[in-house]
Amino acid sequence: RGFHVAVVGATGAVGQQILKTLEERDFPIEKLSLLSSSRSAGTKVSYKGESYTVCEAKPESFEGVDIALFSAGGGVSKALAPEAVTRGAIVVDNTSAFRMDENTPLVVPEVNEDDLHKHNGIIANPNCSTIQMVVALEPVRKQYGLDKVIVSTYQAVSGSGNAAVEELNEQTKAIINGEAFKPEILPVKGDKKHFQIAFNAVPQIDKFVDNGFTFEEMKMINETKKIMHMPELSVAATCVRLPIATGHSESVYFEVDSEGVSAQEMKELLKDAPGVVLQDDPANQIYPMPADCVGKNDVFVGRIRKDLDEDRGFHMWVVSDNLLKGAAWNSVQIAESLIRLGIVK
Ligand code: 11C
Repeated sequence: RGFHVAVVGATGAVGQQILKTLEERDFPIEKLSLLSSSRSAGTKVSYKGESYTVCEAKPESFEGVDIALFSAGGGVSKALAPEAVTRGAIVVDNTSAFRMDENTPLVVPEVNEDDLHKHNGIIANPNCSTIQMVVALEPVRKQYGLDKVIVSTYQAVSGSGNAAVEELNEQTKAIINGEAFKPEILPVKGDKKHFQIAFNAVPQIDKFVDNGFTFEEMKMINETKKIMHMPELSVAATCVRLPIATGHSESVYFEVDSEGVSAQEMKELLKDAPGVVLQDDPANQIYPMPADCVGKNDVFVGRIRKDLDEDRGFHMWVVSDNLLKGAAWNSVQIAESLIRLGIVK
């Protein structure tokens, strides 16, 4: 049967990709409600060639909705996701509002699809940089055990929304033309200072926590442990913003439990892993790059090599479209799993 699907945040960077993904997957939609905060209400958006007017999301907007895909910021999710659930919808929430709530499953289908059965109405979609890393690490955990992860990220500005992409484009033009500009969004809207992102690298994504890490880094640390069911896993992250529109990259160092595993064995394992495309042939300069991964749903892995000093240590390079596997595709994939597993009937 077809379902009544609501997309909350339909005009945003992720919301737009959700609509594109629903269309590409020919998702079984009987009725589509496109919703947003009051700021974007009234905007026209097209789906399968039909024009829809985006309406302001209110509690009553969720009457009769089967699946609600939320991506309009944590405040909107906190206020309205429980209202949607009360009205019988299952919510897939792309914000951080419920991710660490112990009654809310945090799901990447390739890793912990079974957690969907434990839902209480809301399923949380993890942070983009976490998702692509755990897709690459889960096969390693299963085969060889996992002890330690140290990740450095090279993240695209679209993770911060459409306005941040606009800021990058405007700054790039201004610098090339020798014009003045005033950073107003990055590294994070609402923080005290803003910095140039064009031709720069900014080691701050989201605000700082009082332990010296940023919220983005803490998301990677805490979400990885939760998704992989490994509270004891040692994880550290350094998250950096680069002047790239879309496509997050990560340099991941990890240590396995088993001794004597070769880089070739690691490549063989990841070559057949769900959701992973291996691009690893240094002799022919084959490795993943964000420019090649934009618009694709997979997680691309390359540069797999053994650490020179630690027998159980490996390095790899992981790239994915942060708006797709990092957000829209993972959300739609969760919705597809909910239907396939009979959780949404
Ligand atoms: C970024 N990872 O690249 C962030 C965006 O918790 O869903 C995703 C924020 C989130 O800026």
